[in-house]
Amino acid sequence: MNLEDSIKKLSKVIHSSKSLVVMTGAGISSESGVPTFRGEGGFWKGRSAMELASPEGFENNPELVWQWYEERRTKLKDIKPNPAHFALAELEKRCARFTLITQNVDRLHHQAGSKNILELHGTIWKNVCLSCPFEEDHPEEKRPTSHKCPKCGGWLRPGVVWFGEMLPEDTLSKAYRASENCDVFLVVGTSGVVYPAAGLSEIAKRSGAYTALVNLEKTNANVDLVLLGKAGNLLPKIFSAEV
Ligand code: BJW
Repeated sequence: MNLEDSIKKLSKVIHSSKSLVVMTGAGISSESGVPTFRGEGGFWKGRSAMELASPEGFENNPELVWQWYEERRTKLKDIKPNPAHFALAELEKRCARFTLITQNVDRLHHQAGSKNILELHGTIWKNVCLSCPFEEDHPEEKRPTSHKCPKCGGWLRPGVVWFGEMLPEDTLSKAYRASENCDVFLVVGTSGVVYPAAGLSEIAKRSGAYTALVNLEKTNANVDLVLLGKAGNLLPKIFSAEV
């Protein structure tokens, strides 16, 4: 099937869906200027994922890890959602049941107006204390950035999920439930190598859903339809009612 026909096919499937799940990864934010993780120009290029995104890395060198997260927060402040984020927010308004599962920590889906969002890997816009229950949202808005807990003086960490850590339990169980109960599961902008997120489309497929991938390049995702291209170009076309 050529790309035009694939767009029409997926558009039809989505418009007749009664319960839609979309799962996004870093690729959907790349057209906003947020680097992806893997590949040329990705966050991990020339850096060690385990040094920057694991509990062991943080324990070894919290200052280095914080430097990386603060650089990302500073850049993200000026970054806006792109047509792919907005297309998903618009689609949600027209769907009876819609769940957006994202691996992204940038909150660009929230900025674009999406509502039913499951943040599998947490958010960069939160600080969490390692020693007491203290948590704060958007800490940089309240006071100059400090990485020590205002309640107990322990180390704060960003509210994201690192390698080897459990995903937020309630969020993950909602993601499993949505995947098992949807009739269409669309994967957008993810290499599909990080679990358990990478296994959700397979769960949906086994439960009888139609599955599709919109990505710049092929991945190992075992889906019914693959559309190769930029999410910011393809999603508005796929979701437009005229197709
Ligand atoms: C475009 C585009 C455009 C570009 N349009 N497309 C089962 C098997 C093997 C291993 C495991 C397993 N279960 C668990 C594990 C261990 C581990 C894991 O999966 N490891 C694998 C890498 C081997 N998983 C975990 O540790 C998870 N925890 C867990 O499972 O706990 C229980 C457990 C622990 C240990 C053992 C067993 C069980 C936690 C994972 C946490 C991931 N955290 C990170 C960092 C988050 C914080 C932060 O942002 O700083 O999450 S890592 C990083 O990867 C980030 C992302 O969310 C995640 C996925 O990356 P993503 O989004 O796919 O980005 P890329 O760059 O890889 O791909 C972008 C794609 O977009 C590319 O394909 C481009 O082509 C495309 N693209 N522009 C469309 N315009």
